[in-house]
Amino acid sequence: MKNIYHQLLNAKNTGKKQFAVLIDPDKLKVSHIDQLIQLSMEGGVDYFLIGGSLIINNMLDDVLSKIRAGCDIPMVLFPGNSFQLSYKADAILFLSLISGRNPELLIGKHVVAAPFLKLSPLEIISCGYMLVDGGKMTTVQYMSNTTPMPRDKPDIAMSTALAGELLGLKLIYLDAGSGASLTVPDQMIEMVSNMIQIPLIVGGGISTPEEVAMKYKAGADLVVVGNAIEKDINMIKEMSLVSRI
Ligand code: 1GP
Repeated sequence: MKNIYHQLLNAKNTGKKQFAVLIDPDKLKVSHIDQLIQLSMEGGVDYFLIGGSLIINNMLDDVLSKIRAGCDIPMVLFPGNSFQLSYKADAILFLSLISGRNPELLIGKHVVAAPFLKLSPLEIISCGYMLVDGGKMTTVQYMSNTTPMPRDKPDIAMSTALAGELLGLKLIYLDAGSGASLTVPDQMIEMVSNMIQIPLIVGGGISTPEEVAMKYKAGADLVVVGNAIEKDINMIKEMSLVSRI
């Protein structure tokens, strides 16, 4: 069994930056999976995050099986809701939406899911998920019915992340939401990363290798990109190689 959290911690502690491709099983064309695997292996992608705020088709198991048949890059579920569960993945981010005040997404859904997760073979990684205003209404904002954190209030983000760490969460994920017009501000990333000891994930609206580099420089340990790769699959290699520099 892969110990994914150990890999994340180890990378953080040795200053190694990591890169993840977000795969929305609804949007990934099955005919593109081989190319996705090939480019990911060439670029040294560290993880696949699998999920979306709203999955309409029942492609999750199929996509996971096809990826696993082609490579052994760890597959981590990034679920938009409790239906997005599959034992074919390696791990699951057990997300608590700590930037919002929707009790169902802070603890309610978790109570329902916990007994199932306990029985599952998945590695369960608790994660404080923080939604940041990305300049437009994203699906996650609409579906979660929460207010994203203001872009010009890094102190709120810093205190929220610290509270998450002190509560025992193992990761913090700063997300502007998939397809955001604006990425998480660098100053916010910097302040959060200086405050916490646990690994920091950053994603949402990142569209160029230069932006990936800026997020690492600001303090992100793991950068996640989905949309830009859906638009141009060759971005996988260009972006992932930034983490090796
Ligand atoms: C969304 O952080 C991820 O939750 C990735 O966002 O699809 O905009 O890259 P993008």
